[in-house]
Amino acid sequence: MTAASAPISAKARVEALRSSIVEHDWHYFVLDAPTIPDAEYDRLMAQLRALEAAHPELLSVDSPTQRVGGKPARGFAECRHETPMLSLANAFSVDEVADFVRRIDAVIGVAEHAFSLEPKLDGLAISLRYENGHFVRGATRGDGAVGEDVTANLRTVRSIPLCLHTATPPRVLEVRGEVVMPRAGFAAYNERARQRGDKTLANPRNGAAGSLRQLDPAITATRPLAFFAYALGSVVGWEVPDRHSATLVKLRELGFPVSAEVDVGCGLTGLLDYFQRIGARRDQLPYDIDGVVYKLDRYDQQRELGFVSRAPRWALAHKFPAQEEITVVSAIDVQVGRTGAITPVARLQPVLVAGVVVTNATLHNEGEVQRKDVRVGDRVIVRRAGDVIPEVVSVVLPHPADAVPWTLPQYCPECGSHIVREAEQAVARCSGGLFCPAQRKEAIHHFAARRAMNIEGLGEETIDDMVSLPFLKRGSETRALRTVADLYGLDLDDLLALKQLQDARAGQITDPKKPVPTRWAEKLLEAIANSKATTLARLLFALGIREVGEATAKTLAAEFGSLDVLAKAEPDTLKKAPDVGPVVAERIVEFFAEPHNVEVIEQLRQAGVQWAEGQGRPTAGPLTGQTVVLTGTLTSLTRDQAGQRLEALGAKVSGSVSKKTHFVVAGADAGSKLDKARALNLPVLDEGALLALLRTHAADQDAADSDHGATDAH
Ligand code: D41
Repeated sequence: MTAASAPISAKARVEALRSSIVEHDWHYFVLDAPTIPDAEYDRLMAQLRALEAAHPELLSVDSPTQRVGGKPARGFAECRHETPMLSLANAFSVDEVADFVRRIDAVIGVAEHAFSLEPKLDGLAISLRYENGHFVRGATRGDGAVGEDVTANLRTVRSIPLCLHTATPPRVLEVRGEVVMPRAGFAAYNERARQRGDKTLANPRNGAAGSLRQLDPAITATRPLAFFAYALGSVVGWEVPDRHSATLVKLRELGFPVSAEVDVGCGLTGLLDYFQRIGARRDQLPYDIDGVVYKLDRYDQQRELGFVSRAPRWALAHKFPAQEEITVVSAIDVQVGRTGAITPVARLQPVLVAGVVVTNATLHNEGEVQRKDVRVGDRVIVRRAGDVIPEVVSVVLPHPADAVPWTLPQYCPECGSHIVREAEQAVARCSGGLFCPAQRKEAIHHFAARRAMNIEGLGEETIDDMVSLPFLKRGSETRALRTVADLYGLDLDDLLALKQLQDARAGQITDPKKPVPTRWAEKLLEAIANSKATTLARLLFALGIREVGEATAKTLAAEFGSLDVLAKAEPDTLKKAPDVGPVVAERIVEFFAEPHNVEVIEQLRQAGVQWAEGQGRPTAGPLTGQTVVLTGTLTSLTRDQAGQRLEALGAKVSGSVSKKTHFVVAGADAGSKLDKARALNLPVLDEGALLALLRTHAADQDAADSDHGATDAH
């Protein structure tokens, strides 16, 4: 390779990578049709970054790697718009739209004239300036004459092309449009913020505006923003089409996103028709819109009409009813989700929001209520956007003198179990997982699952009906299934009663003369009966303790050997088990601390559910709870034998040294495990000390066994 050829080939590769990334960006962000998997895209980007790092002379501000290049600004510079950004006249009624059309007819004659029809995106209006094909400056609209220079932030918006997609770029091209935060991105952002306990964005428009006003472009880059073009500013050296709709087509060709909803129509009916059509789809659009915009399409006709003050007479924004309204909080209740999550809900004085009467709005979680400081009696802004649940956006301050601050209730409104607040988590939960009616369905479904109690034939629909239809005749009451323990009290009559209720609901009348099919019920009862004999691990998993999955259940079963031991274990003891961290330990303690859960477990026991405890180990011994690691060569016994004897005393023998190891037994030629044990300052026993330990405890054990007799005879 000659000295000269390297840069040339690097240059060619950089260019090839850039154009391929630009192409993928365009497909992904403008056409919304990704052409390659994300990982592949990331790989191209990484290659380009590496090449640019190795050849700094090839760096260019237009490179896709440079979108987040800028440093945080101290403030934004003013930016005077060479061509002012006009404002839009608003209309809220059909009459006003009719007036608009009539005025146009009066000026340019009644001959049909076309309008460009556009959704009115609810974001932030901006202007992008391209010189010789390169994006050089971007500014907010401001007052229309002077805005703020937010170039560095706009460069991070992936759907804004950094270079025009043309070989013959104009000297100057200014493109105006709206930066929006698409709904999906907004929802995801807020969900994350809520989980972290951070401030949420009030709505997508605030999200877009707030993101563009970040002084650090690296923050803007993390925000899901999109851009849509809808007008031109200054143009030098570019042949502007004769009508707006044709301009939008050309802007698309140059690489700009243009809303897929734009259309062309004629006359008042054409406009109103579009308004209806878009209005009906408003909730399904990927971004918020607050109306539609009508623009006389032909530029020569636009010129004929001119302006009033700063608004063109040839354009009109026809607004939808607002998505946000003000009302009063009459109460704050909590709802319990099917997994026990507690959600505060504001009860509201009924208010019409975007055509729907809203009486409840979610407050998401306790932290949100505190952050927004929502009190009973407050006037609040309520928002209903798309198919999203209405939510309280903010309080209209000041709070009335008699407004009552809210605190999380201590007990579940559904079942009276304790509400627990998971440390570091925004969500509070009802701890009565096995008992709470709100969690019933979920709890039973989980309990019956194949990897849990494995009750075949107990499907979701059957469970649905069992917890909602009053099919159980118990004494004087007739009720639905309440807990998993109830499953073991079911008999054939119960199931046939259930079937009858199901049939009645479906409008079928049971013919008393026809034989009732019973095979399905017998099979289900058999499956329930078969599930009675299970293992501790399966039972633990089936109980649905939060954070206790199948693997953890197995570990806990092996470590603790008995449900009673586990139920009484202190957090510190629990944490000593492998894979049990503070969170899992806390969930286990909470679960068994809730008397309602213990009650259900007792009912299971009484119903004859049996779980094999011990897992081949003594349930307790002098070394129970201790984790031991054996390493090196022993002389008087093998490592396996030593392990078995330690296990017989209750110890857990592990293969790797960690903070959770209690002591290490090191024979001859011990290697890295011994080093690690020393690094962690763990006690290390040599063979002699091990034998002494085994002797002492073996003596203890014998004494204990003769004291208590044979404990596991039954
Ligand atoms: O979608 C919009 N928000 C939108 C805003 C649009 N589709 N078209 C617009 N057209 C104009 C004119 C006709 C003045 C070029 C606009 C706006 N203006 C506008 N946005 C904010 C102020 C004015």
